[in-house]
Amino acid sequence: MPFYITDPALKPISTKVAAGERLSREDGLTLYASDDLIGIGQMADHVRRRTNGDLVYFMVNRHINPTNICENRCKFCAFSRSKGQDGAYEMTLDEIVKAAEEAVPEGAYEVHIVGGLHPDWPFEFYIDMVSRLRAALPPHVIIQAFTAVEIEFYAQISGLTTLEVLRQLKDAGLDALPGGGAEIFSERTRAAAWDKKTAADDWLRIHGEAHSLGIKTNCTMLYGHIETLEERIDHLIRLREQQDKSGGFLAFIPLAFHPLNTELSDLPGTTGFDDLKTLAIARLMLDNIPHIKAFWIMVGLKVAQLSTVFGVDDIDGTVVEERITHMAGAATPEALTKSDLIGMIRETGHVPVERDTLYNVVRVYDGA
Ligand code: V47
Ligand code: SF4
Repeated sequence: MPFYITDPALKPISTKVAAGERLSREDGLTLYASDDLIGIGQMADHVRRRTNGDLVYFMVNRHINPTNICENRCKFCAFSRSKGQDGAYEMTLDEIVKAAEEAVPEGAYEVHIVGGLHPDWPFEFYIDMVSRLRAALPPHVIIQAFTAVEIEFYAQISGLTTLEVLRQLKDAGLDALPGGGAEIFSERTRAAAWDKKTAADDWLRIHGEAHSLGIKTNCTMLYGHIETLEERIDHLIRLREQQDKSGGFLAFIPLAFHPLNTELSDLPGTTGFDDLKTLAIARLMLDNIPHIKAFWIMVGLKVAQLSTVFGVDDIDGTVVEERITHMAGAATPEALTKSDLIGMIRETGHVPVERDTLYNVVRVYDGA
């Protein structure tokens, strides 16, 4: 496979990529050590084309963050507040259902719900939320809700196991889990910046449990803060190992750290070079995860569009009212229209495919 590679250190990796062989931890570190972004991008594009051809996915969705009141107060989070603090908010069930219903006439196929760990809401509140949403929404609108961190918290407040929490939420109508809360699977970074949050083993176990119940999930990595490149590669390898065991991850989404209004605000945030390289390396390392998603809210529209020739086959959705990254300084718009997304994808020569959360095809935009 003739890749245009200028860094000789990448040559052995390109042989493996062309042969469809799994890359090692050392290969991952070599990729990060290289500044041959075009070479890395070409290899990632090759892998992407092997599975997804010319297709680039997007969706019409709506993000809802029911509360920002959170017991964890991670240092990288600008969204959370303590109870009673200025700027703290909580939505009622009626408001949550109304926000979801408003998305239906806009053509949404997903409501994506993540929030803080509220000290007073009982587990029944979340069961009611999901059952009321399921009753209010047409069956094609998928409820993708609650990170593994939230699932662990519901287990603590209810006295149930995480598996039982997932089972009850599934019975109420939960279809899929988002990939948040993984951060970086390193005890060093966890102790330094999110000490109260779900440990790596527990995050992975909860996703494995969801997969065992037939609940598909996504996975993420928060990068560009205090982590090392070794810790990034180790994170990717742990996700790959979990996928070998339980198989239910649909997409991997690298989340570019936004420092504004956080306790890590002295850090610079990520560069476009690092964003593209991280997306491409993810495509190369995660050979068993079907989709790599660029979350345009975090990497920006320009990098998201460019990333579709660097291994990415999904640019997420219309989103509407994203709070977590915007409170941390994201300069992207709050929402995009469907035609914005189609136009962005078409310009790169790819075929836009509208999907639902589970990557069922809603419509292929292959005509004029
Ligand atoms: O878990 C928090 C991250 C996540 C910041 O599954 C931050 O399809 C950057 O997980 N800078 C929530 N990131 C968002 C998330 C997500 C987004 C889009 C799609 C999917 C999916 C999942 O955002 C949190 C945390 O890791 N986060 N603060 C920040 N300052
Ligand atoms: Fe809470 Fe999530 Fe923010 Fe951490 S990242 S403080 S768990 S809302």
